[in-house]
Amino acid sequence: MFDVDGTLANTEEAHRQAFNQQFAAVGLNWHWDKAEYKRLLKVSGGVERMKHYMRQNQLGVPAEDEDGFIKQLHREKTQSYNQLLQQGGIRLRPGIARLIQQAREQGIHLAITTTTTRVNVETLLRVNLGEAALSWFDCWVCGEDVQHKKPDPEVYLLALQQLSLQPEQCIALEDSANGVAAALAAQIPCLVTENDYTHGDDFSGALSVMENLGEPDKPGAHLSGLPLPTCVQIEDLRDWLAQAQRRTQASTQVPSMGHS
Ligand code: XBP
Ligand code: MG
Repeated sequence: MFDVDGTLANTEEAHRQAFNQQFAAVGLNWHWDKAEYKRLLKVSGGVERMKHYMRQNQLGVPAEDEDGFIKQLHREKTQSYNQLLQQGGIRLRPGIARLIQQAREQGIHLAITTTTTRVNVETLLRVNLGEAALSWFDCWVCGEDVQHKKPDPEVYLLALQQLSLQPEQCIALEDSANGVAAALAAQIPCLVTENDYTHGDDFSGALSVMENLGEPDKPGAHLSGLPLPTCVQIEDLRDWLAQAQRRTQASTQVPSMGHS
């Protein structure tokens, strides 16, 4: 189960740029620098993030219908963001395309589990992997499909339902504390690949934290938790999951009282 922003690709700089472009375009003097955006990423979802920023800074918008204004601003931000993606500069993170390919060869189900807008995921995949990649995922749960975004588990619970799988049969690949919290609340084992925006987040509860999934010529460092190699293969993930299950079973087993 793939989170998108920060996990499939380091997209947050493009999101930030798109927000700022649209603030300027509608004459708002809002500007989110990197430090501000890192703080704002604690709120997932672009609409929710803008509303939070307004509340926190007691700001208004030049319209009576505040909700409608923010929603329209977000639609325009989505367009700007997609134009940035189409320029092709945002590549998938190390190991992502390779693992997707391996999973497909082995008949493993793939899911998109994100709080971002669906068209953003479609463009990211199309630009990097081609149009066919849109059909490789058995399940898509995106921002518009849920009532409550991460850290709420709704996105993962919906994906489990659509795939008819149990949580322990899945792996959630995430990059942020909100994503980890959502996966764990749905009881799905979680692997984190962190990035500059999420470095320092609380990943407790994730089974492992890696720099990235690595490529044969470009190792991704293992940072904490259950060990994984610096170039993760599907077989490594199977072993990793089995190891996690043994650990859970051992910790939930009632200690034997012995017989006298
Ligand atoms: C991370 C997010 C997203 C994007 C903005 O999503 O919080 O909200 O920053 O996307 P992910 P929208 O779950 O993939 O990490 O503006 O489309 O809401
Ligand atoms: Mg993310």
